[in-house]
Amino acid sequence: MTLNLDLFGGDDDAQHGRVPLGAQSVVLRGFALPVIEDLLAGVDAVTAQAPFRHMDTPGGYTMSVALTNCGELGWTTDASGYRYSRSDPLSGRPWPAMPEAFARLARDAAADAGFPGFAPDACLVNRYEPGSRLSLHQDKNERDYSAPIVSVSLGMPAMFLFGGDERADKAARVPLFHGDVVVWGGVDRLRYHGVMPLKDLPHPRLGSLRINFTIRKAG
Ligand SMILES: O=C(O)CCC(=O)C(=O)O
Repeated sequence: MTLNLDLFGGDDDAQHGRVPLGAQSVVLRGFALPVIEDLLAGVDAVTAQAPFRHMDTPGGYTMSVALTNCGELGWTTDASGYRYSRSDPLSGRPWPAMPEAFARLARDAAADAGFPGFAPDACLVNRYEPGSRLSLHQDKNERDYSAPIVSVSLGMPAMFLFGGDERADKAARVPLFHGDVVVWGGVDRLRYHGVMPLKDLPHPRLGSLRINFTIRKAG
């Protein structure tokens, strides 16, 4: 009986494209596909007001990933550190509002992954070109860690790295494709993660670009 239930659970998961990464982290394969055009329109609306730019790290490097933000709070980095700010340092204006399609998708994905009631206030939008990478890091500039991170992938595929609570922990390699959503929270909230240098595998809709956005509760 137990065996049958387990097998049924496994089949069900396969059909719905769920790939568990940890106790409270999961890849929801293709979860964003039904709303892709709304998401891309949202990215266009955000970047028309707050264009992608390459920011500098406190260590003196320029990030290979270009970024922008939407929502009440936006993540930034410069010589003096990493932080969230209410305004875009390029324009001095508030970050663009988070498109409703982003917030709705994030709430639905978080609930599906076991985090009901997610109320995001920040969204970091990353743009990758071939060769862009994101080194292993923890998302820990948010004020409290009880809310999950919801990460949406569009365009070219990428190899996502999902490690442990220590930088030196071995990281799993997880391929992410157009429309995939990753959610991590709870006991997995502070796991190190990153993205390997992107290969040039042009996507039919976005060409040689990958857009990723992570939706967070930062304040
Ligand atoms: O691009 C990705 O898949 C991950 C993005 C990420 O780790 C971040 O924005 O903190």
